[in-house]
Amino acid sequence: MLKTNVNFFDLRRIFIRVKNVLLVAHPNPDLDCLCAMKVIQFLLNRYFAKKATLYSKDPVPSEYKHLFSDVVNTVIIDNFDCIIAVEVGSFSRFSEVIDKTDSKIIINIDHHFSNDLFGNYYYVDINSSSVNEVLYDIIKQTGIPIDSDIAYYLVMGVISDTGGLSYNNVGSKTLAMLSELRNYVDWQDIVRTIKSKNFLYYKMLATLYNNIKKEGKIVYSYITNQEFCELEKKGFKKEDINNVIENIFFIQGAELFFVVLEVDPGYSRVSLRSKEIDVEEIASYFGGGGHKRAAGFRMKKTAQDVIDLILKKLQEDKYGNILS
Ligand SMILES: [Mn+2]
Repeated sequence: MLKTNVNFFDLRRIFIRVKNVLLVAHPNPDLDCLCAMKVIQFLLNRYFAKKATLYSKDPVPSEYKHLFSDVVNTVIIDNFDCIIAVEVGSFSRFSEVIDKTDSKIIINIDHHFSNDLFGNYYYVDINSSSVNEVLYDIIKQTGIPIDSDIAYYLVMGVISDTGGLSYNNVGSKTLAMLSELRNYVDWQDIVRTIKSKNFLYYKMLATLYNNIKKEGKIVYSYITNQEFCELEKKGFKKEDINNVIENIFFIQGAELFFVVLEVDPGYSRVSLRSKEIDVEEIASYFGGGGHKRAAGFRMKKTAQDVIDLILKKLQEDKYGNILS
């Protein structure tokens, strides 16, 4: 389903009119978000001759830094007349990342079901696997030719947000897109780039696997803040912990999976995945969001407290007997 108040002709008019564009990433940006920012930057530079600055409040994961070396973490907001929010799910999240945006044109591009459609213009396609698939649709509508730079980031975003084409968000449209772009890119290089992790990432996974639990049809794990501190003493960087839930998702006999990462003392980030159960509903109950089978939230509580709250929520009748 496409939720939008803007068509391509409007978007093109806006891009022609604006002078200086700021692209804003969601907190703890993932590859899909970062790749999409690069794609939009290429489009603005090459086809509209506009400057575009890439901004992320949080650091870029260190494995991917070389691809996004122009992402800045401070900006003077007065220098921009247009802000494009990339996968920033809600106005409150947007305000958390950047303020004093009153007089700017705000464009909101996303593919998350829970997007609250903030901004002057929004383009949210919840049937797309990734925000890069959304951009591909926009580019196709525009008739702008795709070059190998744009294809590289589009494909990397899609491959990464579909877990290497392993998730249910892969649609026939996704595959048609990849089929078209296949010959523009070095596939092996993209896969290698996505999968490359530093040694300490695997030490972090060792902790995650060590803590793993199974209760009924629920599999979950966590990393306490103390465990993170131990890893950080060895040089581990917290921005490198994206997508860890992928590592427990294929365990047999489970219906629901979650990971709780207490990244700061008393502050946890939670990812949920499921085969059928609506985890977006569970995440939004705790103030987060996402998709039906992949969602998340953050909470000012310790890992153990968050686990207790989730398990308590899952004891409700409507989640059936997944705990037994
Ligand atoms: Mn995405």
